[in-house]
Amino acid sequence: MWRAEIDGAQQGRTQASLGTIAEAFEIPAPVEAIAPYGRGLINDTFRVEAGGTRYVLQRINGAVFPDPLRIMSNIQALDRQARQHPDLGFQVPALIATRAGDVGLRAPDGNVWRLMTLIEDAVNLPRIETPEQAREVGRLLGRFHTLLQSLPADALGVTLPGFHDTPAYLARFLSVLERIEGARTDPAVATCVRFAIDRQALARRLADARNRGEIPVRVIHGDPKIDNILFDRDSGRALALIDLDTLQPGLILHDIGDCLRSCCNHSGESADGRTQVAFDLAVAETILHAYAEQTRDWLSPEEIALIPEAIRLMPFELGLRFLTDHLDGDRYFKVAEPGENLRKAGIQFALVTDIEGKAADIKAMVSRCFQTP
Ligand code: GN1
Ligand code: MG
Repeated sequence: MWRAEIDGAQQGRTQASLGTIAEAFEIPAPVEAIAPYGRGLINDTFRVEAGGTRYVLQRINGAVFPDPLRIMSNIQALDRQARQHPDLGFQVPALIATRAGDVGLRAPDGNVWRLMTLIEDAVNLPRIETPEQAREVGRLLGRFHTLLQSLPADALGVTLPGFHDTPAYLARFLSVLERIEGARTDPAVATCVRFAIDRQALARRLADARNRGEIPVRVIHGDPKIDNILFDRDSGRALALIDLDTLQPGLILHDIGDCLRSCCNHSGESADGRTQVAFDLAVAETILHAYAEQTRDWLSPEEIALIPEAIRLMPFELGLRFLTDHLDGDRYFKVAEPGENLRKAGIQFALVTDIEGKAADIKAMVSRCFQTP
């Protein structure tokens, strides 16, 4: 017998169908328990228990990821890479095959499901609270990027076309704005809309540098936010970067900027008003210092010089994406209530403003981190 605690309204699936999906994979049947898991905004995620082992079951959002099976082959490539470099101590969740021997299960409704082992004795942190945690984040991201450097960028398939294409996000925002009557003048959104329009030029900075060939395309994680970093429950060491759906060719600067965007804003993406939205320079310096120790041998001077731009760009990009989704009827990011995407856009834009005020300090901080010791 298996037990499930599923939020029916959220998932719209019966307990029985989830159990049947899990049991299509090579696990000891029957499934004993299934419960919603994590805080992802795109896929549906469940924790499954069977035969005393815990797994992560996910429905990959087919409206976002055009070729879910490509995600799985990228994860397998990372896994092979991690096995060849055990010294980097990097854990990759293992994909469990279906009973038919496939890496994913295409359900009759067309959705693709996957099952992975759950990394045990690992926790994620709601926020960075100690310098040791910040150091661990930097070390982990640095080791992850170093591990991926020996892969040519085109060794991995593109799982999400247009991801971190800030000019394309801007173009989409502008076209949604055109389409929606009164969007520019609606007082509820006016401040955010104005903010985005005023900073249009920012959207092109990294894309232009890439198009001019100044910075290389490398394999990146795509979403190294604090929620996706697992720490060992006892030792506090950072163990793994999970949520590997956007592991694909991209700019290292997107990962660095996104990790700092997430880890250096203690109020989080949904700021409850108790902590001010601000970019914590000390945490950023500790993360980046540890990151530099792992990567300074191969990271190019052009990439290092653009880190301050990336720090400003990533909250701008995410704010733009939240705002566009709000204007467009909340079709991309999951929301618990109407207006949530707009509020989250405002938080990312407040972070951009704080970062702009600290521009000189950020520049000096980045140079200190990458000085040869
Ligand atoms: C989304 O699904 P989730 O929560 O891992 C998004 C990221 C955003 C993040 C913000 C594929 O990630 O780009 O930074 O929300 N992923 C995708 O929390 O769009
Ligand atoms: Mg993600």
